[in-house]
Amino acid sequence: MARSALINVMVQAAMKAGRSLVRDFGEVQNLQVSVKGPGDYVSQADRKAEEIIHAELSRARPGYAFLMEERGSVAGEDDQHRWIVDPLDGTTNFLHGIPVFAISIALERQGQIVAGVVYNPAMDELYTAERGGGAYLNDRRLRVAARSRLSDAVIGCGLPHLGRGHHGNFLIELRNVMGEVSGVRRMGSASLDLAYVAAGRFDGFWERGLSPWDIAAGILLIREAGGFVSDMKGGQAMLEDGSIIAGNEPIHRALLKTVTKPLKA
Ligand code: 2AM
Ligand code: CA
Repeated sequence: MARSALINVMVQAAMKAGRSLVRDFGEVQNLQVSVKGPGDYVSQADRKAEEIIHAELSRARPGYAFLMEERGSVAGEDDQHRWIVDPLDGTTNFLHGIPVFAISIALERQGQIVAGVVYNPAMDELYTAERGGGAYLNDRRLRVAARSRLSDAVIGCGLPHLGRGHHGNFLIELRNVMGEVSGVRRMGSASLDLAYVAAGRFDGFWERGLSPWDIAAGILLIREAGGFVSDMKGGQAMLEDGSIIAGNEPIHRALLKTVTKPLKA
């Protein structure tokens, strides 16, 4: 499969940062047993990966703006283009030696996501999508799962973090979903969760309280794999609202209805 120049630039940046993360991940596994733990080391690994991605993308496309997890917003002379980057999505997994983490890079053109790359360097799984060009896992074209009944579906989710989100409300949502689906999974990396929906591994996914860099690339992966994505109100304000729900058309519809079902006493 021939990749466009744009996707090649993004893949190169993701892979270079991925090599750096994998080296540091090896060290984190060694530090697991120390009392202080690998906390500072992980922050450094995260910043190093972001630095690599920023340098690579700036070199290849000078003037584009950035929105990055660590640096925040960086203005560019080109007001049409913005990179949305998470250099290490799944930090808690990384910190604990769990190989489920990813680099997420999306490109927005005039406010529309036009390209997305999600890369899990520990498993060497590279997800790419360009608007109108389909979604891929390595060289394989992706299609969301075809299951149409919730009772057959495996649904991914994210839990609200300590001190954030409404834990009680999440438990209501989870109870609603558990009662109707075949299984529920929680991986801890939103960008990979969305990639799993695109790949048909998860039939659907929902989470609240996310940031644009967690989801921008994954949204395009799912759309280009034929799936449906919305915020939890059914609108398209995922980046602004931080909530997301996804699946194929019937699963997306049914899951949205189920998750937001009022609790019966
Ligand atoms: P991160 O690893 O880059 O922080 C898992 O539910 C998702 O939530 C991950 O994509 C993770 O991204 C993000 N996340 C983890 N801790 C968070 C926190 N304290 N606040 C908001 N998002 C968080
Ligand atoms: Ca993240």
